Amino acid sequence: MKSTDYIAIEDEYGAHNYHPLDVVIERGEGVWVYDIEGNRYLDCLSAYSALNQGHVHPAILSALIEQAKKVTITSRAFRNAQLPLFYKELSDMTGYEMSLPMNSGAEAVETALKLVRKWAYTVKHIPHYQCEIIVADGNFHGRTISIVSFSSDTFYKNEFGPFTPGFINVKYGDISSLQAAVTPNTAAVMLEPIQGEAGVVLPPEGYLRQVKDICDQNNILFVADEIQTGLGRTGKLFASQHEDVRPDIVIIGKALSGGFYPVSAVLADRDIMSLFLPGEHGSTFGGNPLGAAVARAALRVIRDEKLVENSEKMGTYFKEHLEEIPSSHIKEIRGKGLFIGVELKPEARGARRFCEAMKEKGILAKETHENVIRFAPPLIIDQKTIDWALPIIAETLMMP
Ligand code: IF1
Repeated sequence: MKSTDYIAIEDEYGAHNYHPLDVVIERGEGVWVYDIEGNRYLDCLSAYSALNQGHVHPAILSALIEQAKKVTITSRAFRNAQLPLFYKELSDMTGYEMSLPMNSGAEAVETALKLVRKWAYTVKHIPHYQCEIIVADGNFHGRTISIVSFSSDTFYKNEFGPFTPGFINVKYGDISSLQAAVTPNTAAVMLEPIQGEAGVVLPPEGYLRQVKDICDQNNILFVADEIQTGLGRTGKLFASQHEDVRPDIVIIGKALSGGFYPVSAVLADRDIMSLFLPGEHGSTFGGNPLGAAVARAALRVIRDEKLVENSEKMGTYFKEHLEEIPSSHIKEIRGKGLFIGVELKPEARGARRFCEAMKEKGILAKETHENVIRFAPPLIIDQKTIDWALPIIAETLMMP
């Protein structure tokens, strides 16, 4: 079968909830993927940062295989021998006293929201069901009904109401808008430290620090959604650390899986996490030994291969050289570490056609919204590979 055959079957039998580039990937290794016809591509999306460790990392693969031979799932009705070690190693690496494992990012966000609400009623003593959580315009935290309820993107939500109440939207990066939204019923502010889906949007310098200060002054929890920005993507373990902010609750996912098997988690200290009582929250697959073994290996790779440092170094190098491309289409290049967005001018007629053109030359990147090309390769990328990619990116961005 050729790529076009696979595409025809997919279009006939699969829901059309995506508009993928027409490349049928059969195999991946490190920063590279290969299609059915054997063509090689540099992966500059990393499955939306689920693959910070690169494709099919051998150490994570062997952890998966070894654990799969022993036991894969016990349910949380019983204990297993991987989960305690996962908890301990995650705590050692992140500095949070406790964690709660889930599977997808959206589930971990929902978990954090439930934790915030419980804290609101039992610790802050907000009157029942008056709890308010402040979120930002342009946010992306997942696809559940509650999460799309506070999306500011009508496309993600409009046909999916009725919506979950209790969320207040403010302008991202605007501290006075946030200050004005605080009421005695505000329990938390939840933000992406850098907005991914919105197009790699960095808040003004000092914003996260100011948000945290407002939270501290008003007995409000600061929740960071680090599902995409976390685990080294921006050149720090967590993007909040760029402003020395330690959130009360951190949500991680994506790269915690090493790209093998969905694992997400909510991190918090004991005083907050202990609010969940047995039976109040859970998941069939969350914390299963296969997922825990995979996540432990995924974290070890980040640490042992110094991926946070490499992201900082290679990200700076990549961005500096992207900035040298004399293309009149480019409006702005922004990012931190290996989380880079190239925003094109509206006259460029959309980012999609540049992504299509790069695909033909062996680079896979994805447009976000109309006008932004996101470059987020696996954090294992080296300078030689970036040097290979830069002329191709330049040539593409120089197209008329
Ligand atoms: C899709 C974008 C990225 C996330 C943050 C939670 C979640 C995500 C900050 C939910 C998920 C995804 C999911 C994927 C595309 C994608 C995405 F294009 F929509 F904007 F990465 F940039 N918080 N991000 O970025 O995690 O439940 O998916 O595990 O098509 O939904 P999930």
